[in-house]
Amino acid sequence: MTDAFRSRLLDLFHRQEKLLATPNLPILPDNGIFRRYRNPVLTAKHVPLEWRYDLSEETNPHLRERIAANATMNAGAIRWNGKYLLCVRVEGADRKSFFAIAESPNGIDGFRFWERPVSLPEDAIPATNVYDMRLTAHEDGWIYGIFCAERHDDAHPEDLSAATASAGICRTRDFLSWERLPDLVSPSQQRNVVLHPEFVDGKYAFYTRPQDGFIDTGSGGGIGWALVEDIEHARVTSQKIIQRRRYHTIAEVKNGEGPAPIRTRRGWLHLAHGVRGCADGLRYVLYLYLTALDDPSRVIAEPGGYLIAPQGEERIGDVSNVVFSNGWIADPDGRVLLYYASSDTRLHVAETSIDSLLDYCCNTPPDGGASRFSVNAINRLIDGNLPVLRELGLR
Ligand code: BGC
Ligand code: BMA
Repeated sequence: MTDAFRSRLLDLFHRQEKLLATPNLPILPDNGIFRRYRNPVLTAKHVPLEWRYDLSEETNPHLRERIAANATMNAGAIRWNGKYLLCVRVEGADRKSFFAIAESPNGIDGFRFWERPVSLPEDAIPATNVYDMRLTAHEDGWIYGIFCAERHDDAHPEDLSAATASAGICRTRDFLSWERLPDLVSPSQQRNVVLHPEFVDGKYAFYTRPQDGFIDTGSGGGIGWALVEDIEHARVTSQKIIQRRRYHTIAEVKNGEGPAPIRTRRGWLHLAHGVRGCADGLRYVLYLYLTALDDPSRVIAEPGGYLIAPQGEERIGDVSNVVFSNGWIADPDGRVLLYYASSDTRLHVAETSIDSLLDYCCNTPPDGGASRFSVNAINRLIDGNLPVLRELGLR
């Protein structure tokens, strides 16, 4: 090995090592509900160099990058053997996404990819692209990954953008070997499908997101709910809409379940994304809702507006003005780490707790549906606040 080659190689590795070892610090003060962190937890620069460079001087004497990584985003998340694991959507320069596991000792920094990306077995009809895996540790003992499998829609051979989205299903016990089950059979296209962690009436329960077309949800009214008899031949026979999109809300155009919900003392805590259209394209934000413990399809609290919207640099990326989440982790002590990607480019963490999220869910006024109701809600808050402010001499 020449000195020049060796020193360039070592330099590449030292720089990446420095990035991987950078401590992540909270941004303070926070809003009392959740806390952002200064650095993304994963970026394209975190992807191992041996996945990108040919490190042989013979075949790559100038040590050029061969297979570029474009983005790391939309990760499933799980606590496993005391470690924080992410099943990351890694996207290459070729626009193909794949999954790769990254691990951290604390969930906030120090994420490192495992040796190789996930080798995902194919379904009978192979998919062109796979993305956005939701991990569910199900009470049947398996860890399931539900993801979007995208294929060209051959019913429209002339239209190169015609595509179909369906829910791919796989399962694992160690995140190394994955069993692929047949894709969810459904009367409509599906994206953002999530498996509920417990049996309901002895059946597997799915959050669905029926859509008429690949992009348009059309008559698909929002987040759906479907019970499935056999996970090995999963079929949606009927689905009901449990969380509707509504006119002039953050979820007017689309919404979709985020990660699998978390069981809490007051109900199932759900994170979802809502999409609205504007002159700038689609704007994606994240919101919460709560459903009943005895019936996870019955909504019991629906705070108005978003919990997280893209901010600062988060607003800019390959698909700007987007935050998206399909992974969160609840620690035994109630801490919650919420992983969200910004603008389909990089992955961040927000730190919160079950208590904060429940308080937010139950005490944020619901969306009243019109400006005058928003004003009423603010006036009620002011009425309660004035005595406090007067007592302190602040008003
Ligand atoms: C992209 C996804 C996107 C979807 C709908 C897919 O081709 O990979 O990121 O959510 O299209 O726009
Ligand atoms: C979607 C999602 C995400 C993505 C978002 C914005 O429909 O499934 O993959 O983050 O669009 O492009």
